Amino acid sequence: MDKILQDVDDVHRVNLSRRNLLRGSAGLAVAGAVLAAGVSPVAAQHVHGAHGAGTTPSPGGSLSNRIYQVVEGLTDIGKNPIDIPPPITRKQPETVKVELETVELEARLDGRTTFRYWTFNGTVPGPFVRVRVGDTVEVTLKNAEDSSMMHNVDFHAVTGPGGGAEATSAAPGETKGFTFKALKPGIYVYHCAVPPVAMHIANGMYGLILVEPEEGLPPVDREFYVMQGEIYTEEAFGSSGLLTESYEKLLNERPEYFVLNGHVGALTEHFPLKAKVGETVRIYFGVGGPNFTSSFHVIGEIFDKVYQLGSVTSPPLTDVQTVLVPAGGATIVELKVEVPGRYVLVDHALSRVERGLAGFLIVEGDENHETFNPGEHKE
Ligand SMILES: [Cu+2]
Repeated sequence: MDKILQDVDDVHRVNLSRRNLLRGSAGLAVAGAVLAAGVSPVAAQHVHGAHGAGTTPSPGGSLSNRIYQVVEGLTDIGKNPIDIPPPITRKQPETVKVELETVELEARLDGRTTFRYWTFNGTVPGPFVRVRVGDTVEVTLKNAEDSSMMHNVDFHAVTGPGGGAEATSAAPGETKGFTFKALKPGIYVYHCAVPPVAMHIANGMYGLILVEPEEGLPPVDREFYVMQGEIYTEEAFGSSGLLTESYEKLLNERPEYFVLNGHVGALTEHFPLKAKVGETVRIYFGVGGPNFTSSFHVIGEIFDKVYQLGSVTSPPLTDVQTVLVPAGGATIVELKVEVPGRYVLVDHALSRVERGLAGFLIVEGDENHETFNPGEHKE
């Protein structure tokens, strides 16, 4: 990050900390004073991280062995995957208002770690937007007063220049907007497109918009919203404290963290997906990226249907193990859960699990020994 950007960022951190003294994640000035007084190991960790020296590896190393230490009071940007508007039942197009606010905030990245996220509406991914083909969509984007950066939004569901990016480019405190007609059904990514675009996306500025076909999607018992992203920090994976973004690692495509829904543990510790035996489950899965393609897979399950590349106007593929989802792309998968247990959502490029990427689908209900019997064979 260049000097001016760093200065702006530091000033912003201090401002932020003044609003959030009670969160235990104080900014530079406040935490510095605390450190000088020789108290508060939590605050000291943050100063450590802010100066780029927090490189203590996490205990256990492997995600599968790791015990998460949940630091109380940290802001959490992790999106709850059930936070999805209900299916659209109306049969006529309408005008739909979409209100976004770009918010920059320090929040938990891992049990002992925070990061300066840039978000839509304070979560990663941003809100799940649901419209119907033919709808007129009025987008308002407000950039929060206390932002340090310009932000905007590019919807891949838009037909028009920049997907709305130029029309919504807003300085801190500004509100911009545009209107578009949703011409094509499907599941689409949206993201901030202010240069350097990769940095705005890596810091958390992405989400999904579903444009339902006229007849809607087939009914299912449960819907979930999951997005994959990469986080580029100066400090090594597993460090403590407030981590610093690394522009150099971003340019070299060398992330330290891979995450589902914003932070390590978001879909394992905080918001595991839950379903009951016999239910049908639909997952809207997108890749914010900015750079890595996902080999999306649920360990122990087979997708009954895959709307490949997010197309809902082509017939879905059936019976698929792993689906490739490009950066800036999305898919819809459906599965009927038939055996109770804990299933793990992964990118099957499995080194990424060791860098934080995992989610749980917890299925409760009666055993189904005809389909799966964990016992020994009997003669
Ligand atoms: Cu932005």
